[in-house]
Amino acid sequence: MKQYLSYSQEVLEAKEKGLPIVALESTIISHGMPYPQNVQTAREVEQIIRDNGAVPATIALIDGQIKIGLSDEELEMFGNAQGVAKTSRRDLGYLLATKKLGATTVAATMICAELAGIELFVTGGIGGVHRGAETTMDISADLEELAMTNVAVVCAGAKSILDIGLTLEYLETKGVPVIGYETDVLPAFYTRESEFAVNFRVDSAEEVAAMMRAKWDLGLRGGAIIANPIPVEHSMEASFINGIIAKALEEAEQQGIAGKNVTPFLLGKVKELTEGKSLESNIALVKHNAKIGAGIAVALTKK
Ligand code: PSU
Ligand code: MN
Repeated sequence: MKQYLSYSQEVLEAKEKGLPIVALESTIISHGMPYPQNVQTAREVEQIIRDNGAVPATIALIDGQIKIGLSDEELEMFGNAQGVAKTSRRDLGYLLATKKLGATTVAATMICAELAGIELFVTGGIGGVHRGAETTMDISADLEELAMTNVAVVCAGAKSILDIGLTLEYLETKGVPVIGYETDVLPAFYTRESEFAVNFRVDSAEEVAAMMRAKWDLGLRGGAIIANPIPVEHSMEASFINGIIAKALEEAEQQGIAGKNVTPFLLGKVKELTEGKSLESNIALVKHNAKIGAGIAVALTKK
């Protein structure tokens, strides 16, 4: 297994010294945001993690290797290159063997983080059960990964491009805890609230670390969702964004978008229809998650 892992110097040193490390995904760079905001955000997020006492490890596939920690040039490449493959669990073997460029989703990043011994992962949004999944069966592999891979995932809740209720039911079946960070209500990415409650509320990084440690000490496999609401000043009016999302969903259906193209298509449409406002919100919430996530990574090293 080790032959596939390649660490940046920064991450290698952090591992040797037992410093807190935060995993970051690359699909958000290659398929989740437009250039150049994607690269700029990736850099800023890494810096926020450093400023809050942890070491960032952005993960991606390059030339048959799983890179744990990207250089500045590599970040730029993932933001800008054409034909980077969106990489989930099913894609890892093929993309490594063929030495293609792969941007890892939440599912694949969790797998690689666990292989690298990283317990905490920060992102913006996770995949989930899509609306209409009862006929399309479009359920993100991210949910299965949360059920079986030992990495805690900080995100801004579930987007309403998904069926949030069904996503929560699925997570309940799979035994994945959904934790509200300083909130009783599940945030919905662009908005601080949804109509759904979280399973448990926590109010500090130490509480998150303690519950993850207890779960893993028991040998219970899987991660957790740490849902951190978007800062108020960047949040959107629910009625506004939900109207936009409805339009984006309609267009996706008309154009017959399916499989792994659904989420990137919807994100792009929402950005277009909000005239870039959704991108601004997306950037702000990822940065906020980076700050909270670094704190949790620090707390985990003390548990
Ligand atoms: N949600 C976002 N931005 C993203 C994604 C989700 O707001 O970039 C990406 C993540 O990488 C996530 C993936 O793991 O989309 C889910 O894709 P799918 O729904 O095809 O499983
Ligand atoms: Mn899907």
